Amino acid sequence: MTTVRAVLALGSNLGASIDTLSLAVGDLVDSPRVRLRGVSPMVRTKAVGGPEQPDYLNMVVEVETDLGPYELLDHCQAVEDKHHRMRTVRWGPRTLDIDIITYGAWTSDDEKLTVPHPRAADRAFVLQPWAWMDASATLGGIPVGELAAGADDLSGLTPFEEVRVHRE
Ligand code: PH2
Ligand code: MG
Ligand code: MG
Repeated sequence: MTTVRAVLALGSNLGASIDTLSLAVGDLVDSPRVRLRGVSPMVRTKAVGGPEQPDYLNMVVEVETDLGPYELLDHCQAVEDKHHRMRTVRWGPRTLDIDIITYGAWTSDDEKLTVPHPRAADRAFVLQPWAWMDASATLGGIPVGELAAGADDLSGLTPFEEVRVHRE
C-alpha cells in the first residue's frame, strides 16, 4: 500500500484551546489509516487577518496516511466538526481549524484544496512550529525555519513554555 506523509496545521482561539488541540491530535490519528509521525510544541500567536479576535494556539503535526488528499480533507473536517467548528466569518475566531499544508509532493490549484497551502510560506504561526518539529523540512525548496524568520507575524509568537506558565 502506498502511504504519503502530510503536514497538518492546527489552530484554535475559542474555548479550551489547549484541550481542543490535544484531543484533535488524538482524533486525527484515531483512524487506522492515519499515523502520527511528528508533533510540534504548541505556540501562542497573535491573530493574522480577519476581525479583531483572541490570540490563537497553533501547532503542526506530521502524519503518514493511505487516505487520498480529499479523503484526508474530509477526515480533517470531520475532526473540526466534532469540536464544534462553525463556518461563518472567513478568518474569524474558531474552536478548531485543521489545514493540510503539504501532502507528499502532490500539488493542487483546486480552490477546495490548494496544496501546498497557499499562505503557509508567509505564516510564522505555521512555519515556526513546523521548524521545531522537523528542522530539515523545506517548503518550495527553502528551509521552513528560514521562511519563518522572514515572516511578518514572527514577533506575534510566544513559545509554549510561557503558555504553560500562564496555565499553572
Ligand atoms: N488562522 C487563520 C487566520 N489567522 N492567525 C493565527 N495566529 N493563527 C491561525 O491559525 C490563523 C490566523 C485562518 O485559518
Ligand atoms: Mg487556516
Ligand atoms: Mg481551514
